[in-house]
Amino acid sequence: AKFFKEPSRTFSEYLLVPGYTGPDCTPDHVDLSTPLVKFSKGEKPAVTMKIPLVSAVMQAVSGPELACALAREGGVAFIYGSQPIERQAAMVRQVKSTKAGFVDSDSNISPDATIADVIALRNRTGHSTMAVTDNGERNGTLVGILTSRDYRESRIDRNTLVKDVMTPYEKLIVGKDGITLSEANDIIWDHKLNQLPIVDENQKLVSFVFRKDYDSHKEYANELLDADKRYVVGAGVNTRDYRERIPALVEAGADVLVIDSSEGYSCWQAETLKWVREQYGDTVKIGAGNVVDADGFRFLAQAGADFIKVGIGGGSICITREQKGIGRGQATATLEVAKARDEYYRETGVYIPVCSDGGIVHDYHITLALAFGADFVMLGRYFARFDEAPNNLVTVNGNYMKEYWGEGSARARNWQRYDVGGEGKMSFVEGVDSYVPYAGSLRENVGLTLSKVRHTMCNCGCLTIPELMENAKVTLVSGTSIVEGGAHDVIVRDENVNAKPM
Ligand code: MZP
Repeated sequence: AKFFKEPSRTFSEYLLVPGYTGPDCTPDHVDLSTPLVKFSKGEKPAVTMKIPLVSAVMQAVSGPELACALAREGGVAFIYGSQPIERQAAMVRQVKSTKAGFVDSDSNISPDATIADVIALRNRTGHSTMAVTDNGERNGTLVGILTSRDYRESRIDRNTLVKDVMTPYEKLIVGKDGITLSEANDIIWDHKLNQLPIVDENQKLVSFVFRKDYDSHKEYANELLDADKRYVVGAGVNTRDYRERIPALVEAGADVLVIDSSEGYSCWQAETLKWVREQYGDTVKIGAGNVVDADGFRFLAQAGADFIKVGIGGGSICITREQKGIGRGQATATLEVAKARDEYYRETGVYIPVCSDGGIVHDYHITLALAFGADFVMLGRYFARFDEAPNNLVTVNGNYMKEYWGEGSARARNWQRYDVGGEGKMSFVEGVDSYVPYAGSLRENVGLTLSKVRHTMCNCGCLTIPELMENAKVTLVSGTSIVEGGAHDVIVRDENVNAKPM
């Protein structure tokens, strides 16, 4: 057997050491844009993302609502493939037919509604933020905005809903002539609000302005309100029914595909990629994986993958390492594959983005993954906690939880993901069925996570992801210094939610 010299390590075993921070190195100057698919030296990638986050190809994670919410933030969701082809294509179509930035008028609700009505409507529409109208007295005029947090935390009855949730916003009805973004900004700051609805001249809710990211939203809102943009969306495929599934997804408008497999260094992936190139040339973009070393990377690069996913056994719901004894620590795997990518680029002039998939537990793990050479990260557990994920919200011992189950669990029965040829069936599980704490809306959480990434990058003196890959200084940490890194030797009084790991 070949033995690797170094043990394989996880992100929790490392920290970043600050670099010099200059006067222009501020979080608002950090650019998190990153390529999603391969490109040749001197050319631009056909698909880029504004943020380095994609959502996992999982039943509990990537449905159409989450895809729209993530695309709105600049990332990409991969609609799960462990479902009938037509159903998956319909989900892709749903995302592509949602007009970017607009909220379905169906999400209006009258102030006569009970909180139960609100929750039922939210479950039906999948919206985390809903408009409250005036029950017809003023022709359905928008009088308030109800966010998921409002009804999650307050558990209110109708009167409280009307008084406490609606009243603060009632002053802010946006008139028939609409409102300019700078007026919106003034109101937001004057009234210490977090968000303000924007309506068109027919009083239809068309978008929101958020306080914390007003500047970026201003540009985005302007872009959306003249343009007819559609959200970017991805979809997972397997190496069995790809001849039928891929044409249906392409026809539905999927922008990018990925072969979803726990182990991608196989003839089946090469065959699937070959078929895509024969049928579509380079017009269909398709990633492959997962691999955990340079050999696996080179194999999929030569087979024609547009990006390559890294990670075996590190996912929060994954028991592959226990069941089969295969895998590699996520930090080591990401580092080695990213080095192979750089070497391949030097040799061929073709840059193939690398995605670190699974095992991200803390926000700072994202920054570490980027520093280790990942162009973007894929997250399952992280997104499963949000309103927009297609999984159930339940209460467990009085706490709100979301259900989260692995694709290799008995519940998902996605045997194609673990397929090694031969008889197609599931012989043992490689994933568990679990709960994760409910965390609210994607927008709020992603905003907070990326704010931490931006701040850390500034501490490292880096304004872009390539700069971070090049200049980050990383140190291994001992078990004792990990203990030192949290609050220790004190009795913590306030449970500050922002200080908690994500
Ligand atoms: P995490 O973000 O929850 O830690 O990991 C998500 C990743 O775990 C997915 O993108 C996928 O690669 C992997 N996964 C999904 N299901 C299983 C399983 O059942 C799994 N074993 O390992």
